[in-house]
Amino acid sequence: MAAKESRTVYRACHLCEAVCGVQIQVEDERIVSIRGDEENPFSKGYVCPKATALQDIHEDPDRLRKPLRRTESGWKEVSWEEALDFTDEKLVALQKEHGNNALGIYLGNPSVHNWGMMTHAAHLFKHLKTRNRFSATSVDQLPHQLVCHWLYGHQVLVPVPDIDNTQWLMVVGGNPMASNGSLWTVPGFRHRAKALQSRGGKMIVVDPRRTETADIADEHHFMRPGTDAAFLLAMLNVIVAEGLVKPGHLSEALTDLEAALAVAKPFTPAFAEVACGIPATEIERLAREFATTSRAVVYGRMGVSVQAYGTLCQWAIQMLNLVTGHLDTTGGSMFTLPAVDLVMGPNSKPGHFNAWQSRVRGLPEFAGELPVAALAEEILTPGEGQIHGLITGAGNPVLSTPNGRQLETALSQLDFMVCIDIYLNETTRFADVILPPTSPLEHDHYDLALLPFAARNFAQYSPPVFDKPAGSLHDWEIFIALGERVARLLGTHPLPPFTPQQVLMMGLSAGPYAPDERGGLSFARLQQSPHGVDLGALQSQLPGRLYTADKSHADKKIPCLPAAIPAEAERCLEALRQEAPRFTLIGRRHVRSNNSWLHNSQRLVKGKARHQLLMNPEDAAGLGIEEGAWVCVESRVGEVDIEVSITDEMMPGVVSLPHGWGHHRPGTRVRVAETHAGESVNDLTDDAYLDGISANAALNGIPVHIQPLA
Ligand SMILES: Nc1nc2c(c(=O)[nH]1)N[C@H]1C(S)=C(S)[C@@H](COP(=O)(O)OP(=O)(O)OC[C@H]3O[C@@H](n4cnc5c(=O)[nH]c(N)nc54)[C@H](O)[C@@H]3O)O[C@H]1N2
Ligand SMILES: Nc1nc2c(c(=O)[nH]1)N[C@H]1C(S)=C(S)[C@@H](COP(=O)(O)OP(=O)(O)OC[C@H]3O[C@@H](n4cnc5c(=O)[nH]c(N)nc54)[C@H](O)[C@@H]3O)O[C@H]1N2
Ligand code: SF4
Ligand SMILES: [Mo]
Repeated sequence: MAAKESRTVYRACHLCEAVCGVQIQVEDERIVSIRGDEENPFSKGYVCPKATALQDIHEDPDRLRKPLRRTESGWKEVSWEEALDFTDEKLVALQKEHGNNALGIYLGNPSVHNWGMMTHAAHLFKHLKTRNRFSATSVDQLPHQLVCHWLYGHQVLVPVPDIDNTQWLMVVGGNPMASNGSLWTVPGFRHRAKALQSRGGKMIVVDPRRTETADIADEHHFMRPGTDAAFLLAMLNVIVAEGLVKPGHLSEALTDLEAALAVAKPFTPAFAEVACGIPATEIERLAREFATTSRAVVYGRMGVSVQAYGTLCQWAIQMLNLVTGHLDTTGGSMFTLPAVDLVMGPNSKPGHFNAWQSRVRGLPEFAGELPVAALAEEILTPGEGQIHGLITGAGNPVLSTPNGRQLETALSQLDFMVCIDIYLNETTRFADVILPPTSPLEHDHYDLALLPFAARNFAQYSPPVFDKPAGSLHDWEIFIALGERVARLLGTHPLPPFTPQQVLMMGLSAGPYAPDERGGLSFARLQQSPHGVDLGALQSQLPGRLYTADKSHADKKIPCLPAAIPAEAERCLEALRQEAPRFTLIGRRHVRSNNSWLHNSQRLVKGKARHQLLMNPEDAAGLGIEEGAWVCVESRVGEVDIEVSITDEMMPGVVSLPHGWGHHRPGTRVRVAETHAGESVNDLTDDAYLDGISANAALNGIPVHIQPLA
């Protein structure tokens, strides 16, 4: 008998932002194990249960492998030639008939986790010149990027907590124990948090739910959804009132500081207490503790970003770190220096805001994209510039964006839709053509988008695990193929067909560790370092690293008060004076799920049912219901019937549903897991409920009515 061919491949897991090193054992071209890579200096062997799903996606019989075209008798597998030609003829014809903006584009979350989508989307989109571009950014981190663009000059110059050196970490509206961190690449969060505590430090969680992260924290404070701005600005207020403003080495680098601090004036601890539910004395104590601990940091994520005052909250968080000398200092909120530097490198895109607006509601663009909450109305509202055709790439906006039912109606009215995706799901079922790229394990990878937010400077190149099957295309090859055809039809020039690997090499050469005679970080060195290359702890870099090339920050100063902030603070103050709704709805994530997909991995999604509406015991008693009762949850845009699970982990008055579920919609090939017979929370979230500045969707803090069902 021939010996089994056996090999080990080291990679970074691409399923979330933590980029954990994995060791994949392959025998006879089949994966036999996936484990954490103990020799990876950054993740040190840590992986979460999702890592095994890498194999399940690869082997899933329901993962699409051939292009599909809709016919009168259902889906038909067609050749790449046919699928690509047909797609481009349609795209070009639509634009000829209705103008460039008649095409919409939505890029979803995995487009930053599969590098070819990042490096190569321009191969197609540069020809299409539509202003109707959307992405997951506007149901996610848009406020962070906007605030950092304003303060530091660049949309990806986003500081991260220096967790390995801090003594005091406050997590507001984030649940890294489930999410493994976000806008913060922090593999093995649990171990890093434990290490913080064992060196005498402390972690504080502020969240309407006592989360998995709150469970391991030293303190947890319930926060009424959507009222964080009052809390954060009250902390700032105390810091000013008690003379604790000490920006340290940045003192000379700040402009408009006095005016910025004045914004916090009306947000007294007493006002914040009534609004958010945290006692004024506690707010004062936390502010003092934070300001007087030398290595301390405030971090805020989805809960403070994807809510009605997302930009105000993110600004307040930056200001808190800044004025207390915790920005750009060890153990505080620090900037990374990644090997491929999206900030200082060539083709840097610092971002711009409100240079144009959406057609129907006049919502502002950011960095060339419009808020996705406007997508459905841009399809449904007739007139010049109406969207008639849509391209999606690695996204499932029917389940991921507000008012999913309205979006379904819109998608069913399109003249043409093409999806670059590996599944036939709630969104792609509306397509005319689905173009499935190779499996993630069939191509190489480098985390261009995530390493810039790493808790340590780190670089890792991931080789493919398997050869690409004959006749298949990678995501980036699909973009090249589509782009070349469109260019031919339009008589324009295609971009030079570099590979992602060549883009990486160019990025490394232009980066801060560029290879030279003395060494540096070359592509060859990355290839010879299967466990990745540690590039050291985060270092202080301001004001030098402020982005000044576009002249906005040419004085190397941080303008503390973006123009939109004072009016938004007023709006917040006024709104929080009103009576709070009886119930508000928030989301939740679980370590055994990933946004709207991975749900065909039964090994991953198994376990206890997790689809229920979580509700506090007092609220359940008030409604006269018991565990397992069914209720109807109603918002402005829709209603869903769902089972209740009663738990004191919820703050009274707040209920929670996870997002990404609702796979029982007809026509999908996503299996419905027993753990999640549930509904899509985005059938309740509201496309009109937005952050007042950025128009990021406010998916948390939705006012709802709850009716017990018989
Ligand atoms: N209510 C509520 N809604 C939310 C959130 C919330 O907290 N609450 N979170 C929001 C956030 S933060 C995000 S990022 C969005 C995510 O929402 P989306 O942007 O829709 O992304 P996913 O749900 O991750 O969808 C992944 C899609 O990509 C496809 N895919 C996976 N891998 C590949 C690949 O390699 N290539 C291609 N071409 N396709 C691939 C999958 O089949 C699937 O269709 O959801 C948002 N929606
Ligand atoms: N296992 C798993 N990991 C993931 C994902 C996944 O779906 N599953 N998704 C990935 C993606 S795309 C992202 S963007 C990240 C997100 O990463 P995180 O932001 O860390 O994850 P969330 O669970 O959305 O955390 C948001 C927290 O905010 C709380 N919250 C809700 N409303 C409010 C509010 O008004 N104020 C405050 N203070 N808190 C509030 C919620 O209870 C929740 O605990 O996770 C990534 N990692
Ligand atoms: S934490 Fe994220 S990167 Fe790490 S193994 Fe889990 S899914 Fe993969
Ligand atoms: Mo996200």
